[in-house]
Amino acid sequence: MEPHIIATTPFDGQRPGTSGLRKKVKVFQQPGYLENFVQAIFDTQPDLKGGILVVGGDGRYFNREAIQTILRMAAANGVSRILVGRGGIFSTPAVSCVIRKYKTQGGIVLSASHNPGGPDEDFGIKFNAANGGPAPESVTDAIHARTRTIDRYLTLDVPAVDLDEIGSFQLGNAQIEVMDPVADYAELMESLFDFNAIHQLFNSGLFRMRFDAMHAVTGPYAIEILENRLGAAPETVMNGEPKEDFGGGHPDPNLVHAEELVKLTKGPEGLDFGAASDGDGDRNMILGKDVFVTPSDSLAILAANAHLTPGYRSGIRGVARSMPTSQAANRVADLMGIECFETPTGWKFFGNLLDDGRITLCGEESFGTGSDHVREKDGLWAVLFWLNLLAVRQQSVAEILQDHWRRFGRNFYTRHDYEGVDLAAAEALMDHLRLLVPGLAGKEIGGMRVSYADDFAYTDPIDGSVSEHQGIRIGFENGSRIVYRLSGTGTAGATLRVYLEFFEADPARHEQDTQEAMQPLILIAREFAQIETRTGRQEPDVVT
Ligand code: VG1
Ligand code: CO
Repeated sequence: MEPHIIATTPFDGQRPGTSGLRKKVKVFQQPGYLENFVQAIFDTQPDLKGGILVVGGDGRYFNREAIQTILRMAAANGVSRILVGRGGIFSTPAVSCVIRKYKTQGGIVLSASHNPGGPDEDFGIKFNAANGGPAPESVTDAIHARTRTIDRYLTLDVPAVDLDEIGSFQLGNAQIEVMDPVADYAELMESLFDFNAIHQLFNSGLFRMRFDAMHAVTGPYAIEILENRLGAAPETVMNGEPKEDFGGGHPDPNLVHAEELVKLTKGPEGLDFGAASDGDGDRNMILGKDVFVTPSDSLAILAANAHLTPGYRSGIRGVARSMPTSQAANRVADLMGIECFETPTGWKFFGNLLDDGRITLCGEESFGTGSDHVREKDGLWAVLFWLNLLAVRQQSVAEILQDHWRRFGRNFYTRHDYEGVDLAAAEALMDHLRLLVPGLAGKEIGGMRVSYADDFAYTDPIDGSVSEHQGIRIGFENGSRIVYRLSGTGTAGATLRVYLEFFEADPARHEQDTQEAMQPLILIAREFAQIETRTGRQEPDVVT
């Protein structure tokens, strides 16, 4: 079948951000908008011609339509096989798993992650490379450059295909395979964790948990793995039915947006364990009875305990954390005598370290944790890892946390987000900080002496590529740290993120309330960046 060549003209602003191109659905619905970006992928990734491509998304509004467009274009561009999840569904880590397992030339993930879905909300698209991970900056830069000159795209003149039945069929010269989106991923999880031990924990009758899928993509995954394979009580998975608008909610697993779950873990009747994942299944939140595990601590705890799980029994080679993530993982790495890398925000920066075997585990403060089993952060993987630890250690989440802090000290940590800030004001605030940092080392701010201050730049130790302007870091001699950066995933205005951390060695002080304990540092950070004067905001919108 001959491809149709459709003339087009470039759209501004198709530069991928921290994790792909994210815009309002209405922007994506403009004729040619999605097509231009997809064609730019095919034009810059010649291996896809004659190769295999995975396609799937988090099921949000516009997912099905976008997939039909991509299938036609992939076939017209000479892709020979296309693996697509039934119903157009694949979680982000499952795409990564399938790319690796079937050795495909790449994948296209449709998601705006934790951002709301619906006709007036957000949509997103990103390309993952043959290693299963988000394309590195060199690739996203090339795709963006191509979107600026694009003048035609290729498609087929064929009706929509049926994505709801597992099976394979021809579309033009391409073979389409509609797959069970859960099976390969569930099998991978079984190979990493002690399902028998977790099964026994569930059977003991002494352990009560809920998993909140937030009406997003992890519902079918969690039901299959937790309830069907591991024997968790029916209805362990809440909000398990994926919806195009996530039930009107905000599929962001944090203390604010997963409020219903958080409540269930509190008080005398509180659950032993609560967990949640985001829109596309790559984030995780871990809760115990009356306790919340900060993602930065979670990474450190998984690193310190990895040898207790079958998949990581022989130990871990190294760890990495995104720059704003707390230094708790460094403490574990130091004690274990392994390397700990500090990378810019965004999972793509872990790819080379994972591929090269320099690290086994990695994580971000933004509820992202993962390992070399795939090349994306992985929400359910983190939940299963925790369940495996709870089953083996026979301790509560709170006891594991306290033990960890006693052994390594506690890095108190919080992130304050100011959302929907005027873009120019937010950029001016960052520019101002950039001017201040070169002279800060050795000076005092709020009675604490600065040991270093910079605009974080990263040189990838594997390929030498350099990424600059990744956020302002101010480190103090007492181990405290303030980080400022602007979000690269939003679709309206700017989001200013302020990340705060301080270290407490004394176990007698480990049980303090985080926000109270951090109040002095919070005030210093606000004042130093002139947040109120510059943005008009007195308080952050979201505190995690
Ligand atoms: C945020 C997080 C970052 C994460 C990214 C994608 O980016 O801070 O750590 O990798 O989202 O996560 P930003 O630029 O808004 O701070 V997801 O779950 O959207 O794929
Ligand atoms: Co996500």
